[in-house]
Amino acid sequence: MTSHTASRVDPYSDEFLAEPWDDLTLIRDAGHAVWLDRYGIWAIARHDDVVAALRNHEKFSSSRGVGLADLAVDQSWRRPSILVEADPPEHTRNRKVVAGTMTPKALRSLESAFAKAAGRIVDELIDRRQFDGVRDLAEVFPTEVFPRAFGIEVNDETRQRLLDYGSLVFNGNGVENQRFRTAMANAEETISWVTATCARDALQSGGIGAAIHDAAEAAGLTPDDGAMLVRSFLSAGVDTTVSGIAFALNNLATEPDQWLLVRENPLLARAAFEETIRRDCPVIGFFRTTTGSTTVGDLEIAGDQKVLILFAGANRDPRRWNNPDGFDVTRRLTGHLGYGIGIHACVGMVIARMEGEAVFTALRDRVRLIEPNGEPIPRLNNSLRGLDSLPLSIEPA
Ligand code: OVM
Repeated sequence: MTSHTASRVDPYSDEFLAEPWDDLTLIRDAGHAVWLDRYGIWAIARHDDVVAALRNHEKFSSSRGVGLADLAVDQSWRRPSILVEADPPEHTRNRKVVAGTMTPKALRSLESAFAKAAGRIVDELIDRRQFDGVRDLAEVFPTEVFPRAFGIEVNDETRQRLLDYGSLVFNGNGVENQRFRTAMANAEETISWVTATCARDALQSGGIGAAIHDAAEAAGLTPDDGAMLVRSFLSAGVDTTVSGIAFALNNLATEPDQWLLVRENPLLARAAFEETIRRDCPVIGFFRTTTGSTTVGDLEIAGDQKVLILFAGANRDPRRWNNPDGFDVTRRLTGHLGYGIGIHACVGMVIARMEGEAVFTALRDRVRLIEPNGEPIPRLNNSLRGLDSLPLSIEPA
């Protein structure tokens, strides 16, 4: 065992949240695990160490929270998720319920709806030529197709509430800083809306939301559990895909060679989104809590420690990737950790990928040129990378 390195890196600073890459390099290079002394937490950012920790769910527990707060000690701002903030056997049972609703048949029925919506939205943008990639596309598409897939009526309130809730959830994973408090200021209304929206009676039949309630009931869970499982999707499924689409738009607008490849090969629309999830990694990281003393590489971490598992660090680890900072739509992406890995790996990743494929297929089919029309502005959030604004201009094909 070697002794560990402490670091002053602040994963909640504006600088880190806007552009974490240099700090992630520092963390990776400092050791297998690094003590972040500002918060009294460990951080893991090398690809192989992140994989090992996420696969070792017995030593790296989720039930004490996947944010900075330790649910064994601290009160959470919301009822803990019975999916992401749970360990086996509860997690196993709940995961089965939701995973069982992601059937090929259910997903196939979304495919044409996604393609149609993406085509319509892109057609409108072509008429305008200049638009904001976040406000006019990245936010518009998921907040239309996602609630519709779940059986939630789509209107302006739905769209705003879903974005607000995502902001709450991901800011709520961090330290109780000003960002956290600002997000929480109007939390009550948003939370009430989400609670009401996840109830069985509020969800249209035929949607994934109703299917989750049915599956929950069949598994002997309560209607309240069913609603909590629907809530997981509303928590994790909207702002994440908004960020992914926004970053992918920025990547394609700033890398004309890559855009050309996507234009030439329809299969690369999906790859462009996926490479963006690796490279820009919307979910920076989630915490685990050690259940006993655990080795990470050549280090030993004691039990009851909060450990920040940095997906974004793993996704740009030069030990694992060639040219890790580069955007390469032809890259072999197996092993990227933008959706996590192990028992808690994103259960909605199939839907996320379908959304990305729909948007970038619609674009490549209709648009010849996509170019920056101003500087992108980052959207700072305690655990989710994103853009606030992305001025773009496009030329029809
Ligand atoms: C949840 C959930 C699941 C995945 C991610 C997430 C904090 C939340 O079950 O509420 O983001």
